[in-house]
Amino acid sequence: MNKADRIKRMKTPEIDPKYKGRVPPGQVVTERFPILHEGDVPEYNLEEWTLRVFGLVDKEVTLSYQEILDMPQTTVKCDIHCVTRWTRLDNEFTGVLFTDFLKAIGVELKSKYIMLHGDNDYTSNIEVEDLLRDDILLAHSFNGEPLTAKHGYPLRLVVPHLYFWKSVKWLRGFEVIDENHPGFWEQNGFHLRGDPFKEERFSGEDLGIPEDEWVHKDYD
Ligand SMILES: Nc1nc2c(c(=O)[nH]1)N[C@H]1C(S)=C(S)[C@@H](COP(=O)(O)O)O[C@H]1N2
Ligand SMILES: [Mo]
Repeated sequence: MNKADRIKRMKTPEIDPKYKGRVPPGQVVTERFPILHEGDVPEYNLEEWTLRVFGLVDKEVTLSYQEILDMPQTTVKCDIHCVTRWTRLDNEFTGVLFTDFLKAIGVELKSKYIMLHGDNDYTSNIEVEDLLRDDILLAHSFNGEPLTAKHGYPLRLVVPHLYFWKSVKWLRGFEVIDENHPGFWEQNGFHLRGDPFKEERFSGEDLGIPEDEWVHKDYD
């Protein structure tokens, strides 16, 4: 069977009418929380952990974990949508809103583009505008508990309105860059922005992700 045939044979997921408007096209709702990443889960000594803001800024800053915890804290309830077709509704993340973070550090961004950096060597590009919404979090907790190691402890980004690959786990840096350069998945055929409601999964030819791709992953 060739790829086009395989995509045609993929079942169209049934969406429960009560989720209408909340579940983007081609997504399947799950109550489990799949774990997806490349490479090993990092281990940390919080005394040595830092978060950097660098690149095209008026001044570079390096923050400790305590400095993040001392910033205003917010809980956001959101839905998350993974490009491998799972959607998980009503997730509560707690941490610092990106807008509060920017205010707290007082750094001036000199460009519209950011490369997000996470361990181990993960990157994802994002436009500053997509970080300035009222639900973008540097999160340390999920549903009232500290993030588990596999879900990004001690700090992850949560960008609910874009596919979940932008929500960098083990977040370590915001690098302000001159142009919208592609990050890790974006270099591997995924869309530069990734709006789930527009099904911006790929940058070129449809890669045809089977709807049950995520089912074979790990959960917790
Ligand atoms: N540092 C890092 N962050 C990452 C990834 C990764 O490989 N490394 N994978 C991304 C992808 S592709 C997805 S779908 C989500 C998965 O988050 P979860 O494991 O908490 O569901 O994390 C994103 N953040
Ligand atoms: Mo993903």
